[in-house]
Parts: sequence; C-alpha cells; structure tokens
Amino acid sequence: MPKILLLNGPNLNLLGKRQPEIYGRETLADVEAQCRSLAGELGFEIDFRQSNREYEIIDAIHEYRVTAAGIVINPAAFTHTSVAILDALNASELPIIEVHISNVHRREAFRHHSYVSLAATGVIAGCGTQGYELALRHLARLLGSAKP
Ligand code: CA2
Repeated sequence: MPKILLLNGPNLNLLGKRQPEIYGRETLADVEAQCRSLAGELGFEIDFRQSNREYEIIDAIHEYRVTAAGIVINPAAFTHTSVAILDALNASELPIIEVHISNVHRREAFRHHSYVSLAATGVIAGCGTQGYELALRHLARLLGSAKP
C-alpha cells in the first residue's frame, strides 16, 4: 500500500484546545482518526506526525523522501520562516500538498508568504481541518492509486 506522510508543525498539538474561532474545535487526534479512516478507503497507509521542532520536521521529510508516495504538510509558523524545510522538501521528488487550516491570506501580512509553497504541488488554505482530507483525496487522484 502506498504510504503518505502527514506532517504537522509547531503548536498544532493545541488544535481544538485554544483559539477555536480560528482553528475550529477538532483536536489533532480527531484529525488523525479522520485521515486514517479516509486513507483506508483510498487505499493508503498514513504516518501521522507532529513536532514543535524544526529539525524533527526536516528529519521526517528525509526519512520518508524515498519510502513515501507523497507528503501532506502543515508546517504551521515554519511556513513563513523556514528555508531549511523548503530545502528538505525540494530534495524529495514526491508530490507535496501544503495545508493550512485557516485562510492565511485573510490574516496578518506575515502569513501571506510561504517558503514551503515553492516546493508544493498544491496548496489548500481556509477549508478548516477538512483541508487534510482534501489533500489526501487529491494525492489519491495524482497517484492514481484509488477511487477519490
Ligand atoms: O492555518 C494554519 O493551519 C496555520 O498553518 C497554523 C499556524 C499558523 O502559524 C500559520 O500561519 C497558519 C499556527 C498553528 C498553531 O495552532 C494552534 C492551534 C490551536 C491553538 C493554538 C495554536
């Protein structure tokens, strides 16, 4: 079964616990459960990770660079700052879908620029946590592995 790495950046462990007006009420565990269920339907295996440390995100990208079929990444605040994550993603030849729960373009100007978008195949923003499911469905279509 093709494996998808689903990677979440800093503070997303607080999802559903703070700022529900921006990020909704679902926890990261809820998102993981929904993604696992959908991945099963689509014929994927998923590895779901979250880290508050930039180097762990980079290491995960390196680890899955060869073994995964695609990456779904919400780099959180590192989106707007991390050339290192961009470089790691550019070193993989995988399809990469960048997900943002909120519509970053309706927020502060510093959230309007993404380094990660330079490596992304597609970008989803403002669809809430459903963005992760949309990303998985798009990867299924791209990889031709399932019935999206
Ligand atoms: O909209 C998104 O998904 C973001 O990637 C979330 C990041 C933010 O820095 C980006 O600009 C947009 C922040 C993640 C923090 O998540 C929290 C969730 C609940 C409570 C507090 C933080």
